[in-house]
Amino acid sequence: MTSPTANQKLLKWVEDITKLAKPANVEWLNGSKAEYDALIQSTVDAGLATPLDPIKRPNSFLFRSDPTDVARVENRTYIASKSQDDAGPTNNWINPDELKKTMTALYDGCMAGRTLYVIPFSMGPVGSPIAKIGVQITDSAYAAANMHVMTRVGNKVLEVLGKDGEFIPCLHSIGKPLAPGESDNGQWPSAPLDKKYISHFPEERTIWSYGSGYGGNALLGKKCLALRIASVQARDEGWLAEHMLILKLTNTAGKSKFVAAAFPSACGKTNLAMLVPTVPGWKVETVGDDIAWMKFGKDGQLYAINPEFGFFGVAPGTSVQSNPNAMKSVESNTIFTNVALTSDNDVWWEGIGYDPPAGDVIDWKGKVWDKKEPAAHPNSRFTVPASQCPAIAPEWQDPAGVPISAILFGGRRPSTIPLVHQARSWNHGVFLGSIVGSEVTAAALDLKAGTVRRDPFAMLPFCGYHMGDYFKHWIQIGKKEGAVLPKIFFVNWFRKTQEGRWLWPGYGENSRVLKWIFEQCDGTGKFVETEIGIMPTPDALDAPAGVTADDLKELLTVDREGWKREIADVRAEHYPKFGEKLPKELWAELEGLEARLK
Ligand code: GTP
Ligand code: SPV
Ligand code: MN
Repeated sequence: MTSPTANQKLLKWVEDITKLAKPANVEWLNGSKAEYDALIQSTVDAGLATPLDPIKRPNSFLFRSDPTDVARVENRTYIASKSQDDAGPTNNWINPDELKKTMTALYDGCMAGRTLYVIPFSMGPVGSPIAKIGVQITDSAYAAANMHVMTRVGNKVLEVLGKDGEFIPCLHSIGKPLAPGESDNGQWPSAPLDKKYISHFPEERTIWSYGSGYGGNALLGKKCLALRIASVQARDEGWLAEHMLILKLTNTAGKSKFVAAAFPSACGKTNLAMLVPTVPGWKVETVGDDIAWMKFGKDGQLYAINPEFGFFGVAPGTSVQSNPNAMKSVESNTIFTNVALTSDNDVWWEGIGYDPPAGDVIDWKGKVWDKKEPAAHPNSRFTVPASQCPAIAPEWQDPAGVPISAILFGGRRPSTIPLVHQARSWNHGVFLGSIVGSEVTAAALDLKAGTVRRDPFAMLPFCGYHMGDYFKHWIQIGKKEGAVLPKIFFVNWFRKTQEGRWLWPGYGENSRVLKWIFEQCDGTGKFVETEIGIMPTPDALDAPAGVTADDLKELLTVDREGWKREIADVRAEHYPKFGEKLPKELWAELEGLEARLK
């Protein structure tokens, strides 16, 4: 096939990889609907996808992955900077030359019998000055179809790239060549765990991924490009690439503010971004649900764009009750992965809000569900165009971005961290971001669910360089001359009683907290200064139904003993990991907090 570009660097790269990987065909994607349909059809033909009921769920498909390939694999994810010190203590590192040697051997012939797809894509609106162009090579039709939904794909990207434009090469293979006459025959193709590599070469701005077809391991525009590589570019260029949702919040008077929020994987970003407020007259609209790129505007404010084009959201727990906008988004044109299949050829998952219809339910492993284990994998997901969200904000594709008034940090913390508190200053906010912790979720394969781990800024698995330098970068951002900085808040929707009951109903009721945050940004909120930061007065938040006055008090009191344990852990276990690179400003914040609690 003739190639649709005159970009020599791109042509040479595709030629080199074709020689190495030895695919049966090469196909350049143009981004058309017909092309998407053909990609999906090829997966249906290979027995990898089930078309759902065309009336109930038009143009939607269910995929079941291999049970060993169901989430990101953090222990097989590498930041291969030239020096190990640049990767820092929280990233896996292999010498880049050595890693390339190992992976080149794996890539040799890895696409035999398959089609090599070349996917030119833009993170951010095509042609906008803040957008970044990537080109993914993949042998996975599933990944290619998902990239169609999650990024802006096709010829218009090549036009912008032109003859000598820059792009980020993103090489991906599932690592399962086909022998002559062999087909996938219903078996999700992937390589064993010890052959999987999700590798980043930050100095070269290059991504090499091998062996996995799932989510962030395979859709390379997302975590690999828009976070790990972009975070390095952001450090070098003075901006921020963050694991954050972006939402537009409008009060009863019609005044709007934009909020960004960083919560670790599967800790509520999609849900908050699409929230339907229970506070009468307030409105939330979605700008993005996972990633924010933030740059200073001429007026000194931080402007955020969502570089993505779709949502790759967690299915379990999503219902008409908890997230009606997500439920409406996935009514059609949706790829479902690892959810359950009902007897009427529709999808089902735990927490969808209704029982499956009579007849057999097929679980995510393709077996008749015995009700002993979840029918849907806890990290099962939907892939859907952002434009299908009924609450999508009119500004969501504005290349200028939206001005951010507040930044929220949070995680799943059953105790200690109150429902909401506000940082006393930018550096105190950076301190709060740096100590974010959460109960581990199913979003990564190799972590033990239920344990609490520190996940600073919700970026632990996504920072492409030394996290100590990352903290310093955030401190630097706060020193920018003329900056009109967002206010920083720490929220926790996940407090539980000793007996394990949720203290806070969450979801739409989180709008009560958003309202206070809006008022704090507006200078009209009712607040008190406490040892840990600024908090709402007891009458500043209305308790939702089911939350007693005592519950609300517990949610909003400073747990002095809990915080002392928190400080001790940060001092002894967390901060020492970063050694010399831990900014002195953060040690000072820790000491200040400790002194106030004495
Ligand atoms: P990633 O896509 O992995 O980055 O996750 P995310 O941060 O977008 O998480 P998401 O909004 O998909 O939520 C993950 C899980 O948390 C789902 O099962 C939700 O139902 C649940 N969840 C979200 N918000 C709340 C909340 O306010 N309270 C409670 N209890 N659960 C919530
Ligand atoms: C996450 O794990 O934070 C996700 C899903 O958003 S993935 O795209 O697989 O990284
Ligand atoms: Mn995420």
